[in-house]
Amino acid sequence: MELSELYTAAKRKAKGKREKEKGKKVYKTIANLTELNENEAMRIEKIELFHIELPLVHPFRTSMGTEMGRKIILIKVTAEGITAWGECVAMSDPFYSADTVTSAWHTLTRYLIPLVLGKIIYDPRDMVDLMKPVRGHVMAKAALENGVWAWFAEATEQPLSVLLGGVRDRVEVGVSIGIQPTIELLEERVARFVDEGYQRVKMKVEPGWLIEPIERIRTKYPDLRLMGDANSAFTLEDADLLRQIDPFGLLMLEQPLGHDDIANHARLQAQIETAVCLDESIHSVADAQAMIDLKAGRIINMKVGRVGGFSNALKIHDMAEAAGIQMWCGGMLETGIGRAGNVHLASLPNFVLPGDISATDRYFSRDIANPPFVLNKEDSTMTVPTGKGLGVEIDVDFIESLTTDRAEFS
Ligand code: OSB
Ligand code: MG
Repeated sequence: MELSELYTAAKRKAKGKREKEKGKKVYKTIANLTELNENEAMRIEKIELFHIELPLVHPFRTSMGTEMGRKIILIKVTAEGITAWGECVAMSDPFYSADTVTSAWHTLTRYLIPLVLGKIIYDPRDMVDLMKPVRGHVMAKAALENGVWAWFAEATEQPLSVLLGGVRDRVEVGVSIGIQPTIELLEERVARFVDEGYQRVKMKVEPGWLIEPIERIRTKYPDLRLMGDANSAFTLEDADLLRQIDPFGLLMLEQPLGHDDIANHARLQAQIETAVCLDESIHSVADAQAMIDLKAGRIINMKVGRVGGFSNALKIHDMAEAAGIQMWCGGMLETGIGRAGNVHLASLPNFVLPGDISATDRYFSRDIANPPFVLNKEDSTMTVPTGKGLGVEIDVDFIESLTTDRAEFS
């Protein structure tokens, strides 16, 4: 069959599929995607991978270890003369999640790219089925899928937020502060960010760095929207200790228990007043469903890379909204590509709490996308880009200069 015939046949099929989905109203937030014109299907012609290294302006210590810089895989998707970018949020070591930069590179080059290259895509959500043979590796999948989402936003000349069903032009944000060598240094750091205009502060916590630091910051800032993130550093046996933070009126306590342990978070939530938020435990729509069914927390930290891409993020968004579970957009120390995606996503209706989306200069002295993201000081928000696609300019020369490894598929 000629390619053009293939196109027509496949388009017909996809249209039928879309009509069916419309009937089922599976994706109620993506009003604009169902309006896509049939000519807007794409065939993935070329995929390029760039492995880059970028130093962080300040070391970031959590209960999992210390990050001095960021090794990142960037993905460039080309079709019909239009290019778009995705970012893989996997870290160097498997301490936050099983995915690493190396495992993502392997999975992308060996399995995921061969599964999607040359395929005709009618809707970025088609990527989920195409990549289904590969189990897990959510961050590698998300990077590729999100590049395709960005491509569709570029091609249809609308901001990604519009394609995703966003409803806000500014999103509330906060800052995530690592574990500091002393409480005095923590106080200094919090003061600096509060002065900069951040109205929500997340403190990393761990055994031995919990009650006293929280008490000190709370005493100094009685009205600050304050929260803790343990990155799985506690066990259910610490329930009595964790209950001691209830009087401090935290917005939430993020991922206190095991990364793979939804059930014990339910037991803990039943014993403490502070809202439990799950981060590490939610990798899929099924995980989110389990959290809701088991009442394993009241809040979800949504990280698009951790749930395998925007398609799953949207499903979880709608499920959580229906179940009365609040959500907010998490961060993975992303470059401007990932951050842009996060800001677009955070404009959706159920992102009702401030995200871990901070200004570019809090992470990097120079970023690979421009302009840098800045905090709107008056209301602790970030403005959603209004240009088409991700709405940021990619600095390809800078990316080239940071590239330590690359691969191309066409
Ligand atoms: O647990 O939310 C987390 C960064 C890397 C890995 C895990 C986490 C984080 C953060 C930083 O808290 C959020 C940000 O990007 O500012
Ligand atoms: Mg977290």
